[in-house]
Amino acid sequence: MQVKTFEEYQKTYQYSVDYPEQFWEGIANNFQWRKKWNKVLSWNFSEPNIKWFEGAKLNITENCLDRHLAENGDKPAIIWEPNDPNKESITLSYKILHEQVCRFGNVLKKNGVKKGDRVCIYMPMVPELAVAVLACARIGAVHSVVFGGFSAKSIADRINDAECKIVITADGAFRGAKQIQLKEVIDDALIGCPTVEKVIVLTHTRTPVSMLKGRDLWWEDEIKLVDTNCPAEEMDAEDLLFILYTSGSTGKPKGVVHTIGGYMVYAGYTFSNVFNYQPDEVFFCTADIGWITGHSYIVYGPLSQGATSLMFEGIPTYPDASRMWQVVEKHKVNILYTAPTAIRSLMSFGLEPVQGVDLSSLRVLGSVGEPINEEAWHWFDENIGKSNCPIVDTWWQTETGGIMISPIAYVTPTKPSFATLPLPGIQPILVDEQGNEIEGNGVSGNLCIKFPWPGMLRTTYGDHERCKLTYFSTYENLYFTGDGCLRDEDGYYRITGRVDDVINVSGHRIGTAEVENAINMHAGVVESAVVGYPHDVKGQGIYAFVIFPNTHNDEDLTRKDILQTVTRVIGAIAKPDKILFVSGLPKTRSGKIMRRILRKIAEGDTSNLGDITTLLDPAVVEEIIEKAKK
Ligand code: 6R9
Repeated sequence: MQVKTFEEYQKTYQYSVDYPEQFWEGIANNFQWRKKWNKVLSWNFSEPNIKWFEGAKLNITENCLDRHLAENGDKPAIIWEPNDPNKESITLSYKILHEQVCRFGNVLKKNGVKKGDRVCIYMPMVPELAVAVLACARIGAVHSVVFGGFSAKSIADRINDAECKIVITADGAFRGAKQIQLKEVIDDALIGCPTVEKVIVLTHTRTPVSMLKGRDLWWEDEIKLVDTNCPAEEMDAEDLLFILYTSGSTGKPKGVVHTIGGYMVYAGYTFSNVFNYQPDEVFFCTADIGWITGHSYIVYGPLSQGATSLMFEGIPTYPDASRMWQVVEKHKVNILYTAPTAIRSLMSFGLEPVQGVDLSSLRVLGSVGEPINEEAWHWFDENIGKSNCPIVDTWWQTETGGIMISPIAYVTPTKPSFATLPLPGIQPILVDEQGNEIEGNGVSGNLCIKFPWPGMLRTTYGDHERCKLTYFSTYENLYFTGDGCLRDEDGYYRITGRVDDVINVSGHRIGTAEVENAINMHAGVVESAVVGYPHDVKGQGIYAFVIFPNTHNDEDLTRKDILQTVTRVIGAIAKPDKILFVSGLPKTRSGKIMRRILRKIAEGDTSNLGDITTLLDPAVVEEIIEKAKK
């Protein structure tokens, strides 16, 4: 199913547009099904109602594990590199991973988890995280992985939204020089989660934890009580595989739902093609499994293709800025998939950390999560790829399940800061504010997709109306991505960033409304407005304009207090980089905050603020500009 030349890409692309069902049927035939579909696709974007491979039966873990056992049972499935470089790395062959997944699947069953039940996973980046995810899929349970950086309140919201029956966690996590007390956070979260019956706790950091009788169980004890015989549950292609929460422009994070058959086909197809994966290569995706990139390109994509996936517990700068390159050298990584924010952060340490490290195993480089600026692109190309590795700048989203617009390594000619062309099967379209198609090249607009693909979200958990409103109502009959996009003279796509109130901080999506709600929970705060601004390393930083709470007069301490509140409510990842205290916010006469103006001020560009005469109180703008300069 790999495209090999640019001519073949062009032909395949055209075929996929002319005969989408035949195209996807051909791709799906590369996977193992217990029973094939009656119908490849039925869809409408108005409800929306999207079904791929209807009537087909399968289990995704048979595709990710069992089918590789006969020929590749001893091949490494997962190589784990710990946070501490002095600790041993661990390799799990397909045979061993299969065994562990089956065993843990039985642990889940023993503890009452049934097909369709939701399981919350809040774990460090250890092999057991992949085992837990796959064990859910094995027995037909729906996983909801929550990133280790979220607060107790955020976890509780997610657990309650999905009505999870069980939580899988660990005592703690190592992240660089820091330790995160995962179990403690879970204990706080569970005070408000009536649906959770059991908590399974893995020993990892050996930090003391409280274990509640009747509810909490040790992973190590549980796996001794079961055997490794765990037949895969037969699932429908459209049964739920997982829920993953992501921020939008309004309200609480929504649970993006992916279903088994389509997601599997899409993750496997994109992995194999985009990275040009060759047998026996080592693939290293530096994301956390708490994000979609980890789901699709640490777990499901690589394993469905029988690949070796490297899982790294630590961070690129610990114990020093050469760590990521050391990991590449140590495990002879062939394909490195990382984020612009990591590249920019490592760039700032100069070339010394790269020198003397053998990076000659590298063959393909990848980028994901946010637009990659030209400087970072060139640095990555020259110093890491030695101008000899194609860079695939992959654009996609939690909602798309897998890569959508991207070069195919060794096939598509690349261009710095361009995600280049849609993969075969993907039909992007640019529209203006009214939803009219903008045709031709050398144009910009809002990026939409006009035809379904197997990896697309099916709904937002428990609230289908919200899915419809967020993605399918802005423009009729189109999936709206929320991104702005340029199509250049060559027809190449460059994603320019979000056009809604979502900020992309270090490749993580954060809704401005969510941060505002958190800030407004702080005692004394009357109102706040949050916008993004350009940040050298993070891509975008969070800038909060807050009406000063007159609780006490120490601005500095109040600022820290507010950060503390945001950390409690959402998690440290949502902490504003800047807080500016103001006496009022620029509002229209109808009371709407003029974010456009605040965005300009945050960017430090106040030369052209546009028309501010419609404001309720134009003087407030002067005040904010003055304060922001200081
Ligand atoms: C996979 C992932 C999605 C948002 C997306 C866009 C931005 C992702 C990008 C990119 C420019 C790229 N984004 N990849 N922008 N170039 N190659 O990141 O999913 O966390 O849901 O974020 O990230 O704005 O809409 P998710």
